[in-house]
Amino acid sequence: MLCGLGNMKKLLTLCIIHQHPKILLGMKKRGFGAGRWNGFGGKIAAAETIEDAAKREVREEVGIKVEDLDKMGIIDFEFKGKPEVLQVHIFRSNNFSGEPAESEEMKPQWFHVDEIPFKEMWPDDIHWLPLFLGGKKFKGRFLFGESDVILEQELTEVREI
Ligand code: 8OG
Repeated sequence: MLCGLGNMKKLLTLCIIHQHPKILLGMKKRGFGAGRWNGFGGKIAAAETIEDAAKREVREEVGIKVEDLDKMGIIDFEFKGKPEVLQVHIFRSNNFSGEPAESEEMKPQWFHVDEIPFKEMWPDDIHWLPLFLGGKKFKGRFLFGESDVILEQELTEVREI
């Protein structure tokens, strides 16, 4: 965890399996973001690299093993009136071993890229997922207000992440 001048960054991972033209998402069954479709991910444990954490979370949440991860983006999420910043490191993988299986946290489902359920996803996803699907790398920042309304947003395509 990085501590700065009055704000704290909490690092999180997010991994989306992309086997064109489909992506694998999971319906989050509990906790932060429950009731929304999302990729798989979560917190980073002590002494774990961000990439190892991403692989572990995919294994725990959907029962599959990913080997090759491409880091596609980093987004800082801020919530008005809260000092904590969630920095989400977003990965893409196009191969895995095992069969996706429902866990206590996630119910997996494949979606065609033309039928992504944006209305049942975090409201920022509609902004960056098209870059992700196009193989573009990006950095961004979103400020959320009440009821998860986006108050401010920055999103930039980058060469290297
Ligand atoms: O450990 P936990 O399940 O609470 O981790 C939260 C997960 O949700 C983690 O994978 C990161 C992800 N996440 C956010 N904010 C957003 C967001 O705005 N969009 C998407 N797609 N995922 C998010 O924490």
